[in-house]
Amino acid sequence: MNAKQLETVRETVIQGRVSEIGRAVQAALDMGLGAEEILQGALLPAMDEVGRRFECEQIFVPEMMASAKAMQTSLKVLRPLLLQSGVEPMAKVVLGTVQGDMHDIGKNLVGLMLEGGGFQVIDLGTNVDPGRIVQAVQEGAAIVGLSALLTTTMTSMPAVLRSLEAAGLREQAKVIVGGAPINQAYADEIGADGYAPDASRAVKLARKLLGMSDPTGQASR
Ligand code: B1M
Repeated sequence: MNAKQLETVRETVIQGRVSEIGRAVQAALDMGLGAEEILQGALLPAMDEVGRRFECEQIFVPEMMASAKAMQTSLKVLRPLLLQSGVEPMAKVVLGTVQGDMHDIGKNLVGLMLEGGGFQVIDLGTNVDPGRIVQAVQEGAAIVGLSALLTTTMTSMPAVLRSLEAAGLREQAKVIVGGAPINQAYADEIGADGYAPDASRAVKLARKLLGMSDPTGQASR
């Protein structure tokens, strides 16, 4: 029964049925499925399938957009459940999708998990100018989180690092990077402080870089 409910959520996102996704997610929750289970078991696989269909030209940008909207709507429903009870924020994180890139679902998920992990998140949105990151670090952000989904925009990441250096702020904040085309080798190549493959590991990495203990006891690299 749970598998059927997950399949309904997955299919609703793939089909981009925005008006139905809230109900589908709520029905899954009512069946006893957890928010994380719905995310990992239905929503993320749905976006992978959307990407696959786009790649082989079974669907085009409008369909991909509808799926993205359905995904965002489902995250609104899950948001309160994914956020754990907030204690005092541990540190400020500034988050953004790099210049030229409009993808924000993964970045929003990272922000949600960081908030749930006790960080104060300043989300600058998409297509972020490096100057705005510099300003946020001047205003006290201890972590800079950069997301990129396109091979053509991942190259905007080093521009942020250079801007921080030029402003004499490179040592003031740890820079972590992520997104589908990013990997550890690229993070090392551009001189970022860390790479995380997904949102929950971004939280572990942020904690590790700031010398905080990980409540789950799991190591991150
Ligand atoms: Co676009 N798109 N898209 N798209 N899109 C991809 C990325 C693509 C791989 C699809 C494909 O061809 N298979 C392809 C990129 C190819 C490439 O660069 N090699 C692509 C393309 C080509 C494009 C356009 C150029 C299409 C066009 O117009 N012809 C265009 C570019 C627009 C622009 O940005 N300038 C475009 C547009 C769009 C939409 C607007 C329609 C929509 C985005 C809507 C939105 O975000 N609000 C969209 C979508 C939905 C996708 C796919 C299908 C799904 C992306 C997504 O949300 N995934 C995507 C294919 C795919 O990824 N399978 C695709 C789910 C999300 C949770 O995963 O963002 O990877 P992700 O985040 C993960 C991790 O990467 C990580 O954590 C998350 C999971 O926990 N992570 C971090 C992310 N950021 C992190 C930061 C961290 C740490 C971890 O630390 C700070």
